[in-house]
Amino acid sequence: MVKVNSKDGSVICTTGNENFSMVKVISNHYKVTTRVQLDRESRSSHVIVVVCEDQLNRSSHVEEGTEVGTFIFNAVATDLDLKENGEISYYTSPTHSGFRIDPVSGEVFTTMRQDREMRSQVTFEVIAQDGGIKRLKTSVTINITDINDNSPVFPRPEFSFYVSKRSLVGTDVGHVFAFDVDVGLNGP
Ligand SMILES: [Ca+2]
Ligand SMILES: [Ca+2]
Ligand SMILES: [Ca+2]
Repeated sequence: MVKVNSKDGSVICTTGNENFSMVKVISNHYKVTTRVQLDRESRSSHVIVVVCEDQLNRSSHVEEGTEVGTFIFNAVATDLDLKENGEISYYTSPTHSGFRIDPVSGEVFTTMRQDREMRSQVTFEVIAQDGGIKRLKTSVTINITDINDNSPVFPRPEFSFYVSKRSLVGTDVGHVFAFDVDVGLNGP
């Protein structure tokens, strides 16, 4: 059993050994288990290196049209002990997602204005590396929230309805409608 001291409890532990895996029991407690049947006659001892890294935060949101260079969120649940001991740096993949991560702080910023009517969600990977060795890869999702940046439009230039001259007052003669590609209160 391995217990990890972490101020926010959000770490992921792995072994560098293909014969063993780390199974999370409860927060901060991992069990080392075998992946294969071990043979004492061929090998009587094994060295297991356990690596525990910052857990990455996986989702956030940004309003469409937000200016380039705006801070969105910190993708890294910081752990002061790990930060002091390790030389962990972060990068995103692909690089053209519209977001970039600060390699040291893990803060995510916009690199383009998003348009919710083009896409309402952006997913990219954040990779943590330690001294050039890839340690942890996590998918991060950013939801693009709507602003009212589209006016309603009528589907045709004019509507015409037939009304009988014998119609009573208050008779329903037809419906006029418009489209709006925004959503919720911003939309139709
Ligand atoms: Ca838009
Ligand atoms: Ca609208
Ligand atoms: Ca919109």
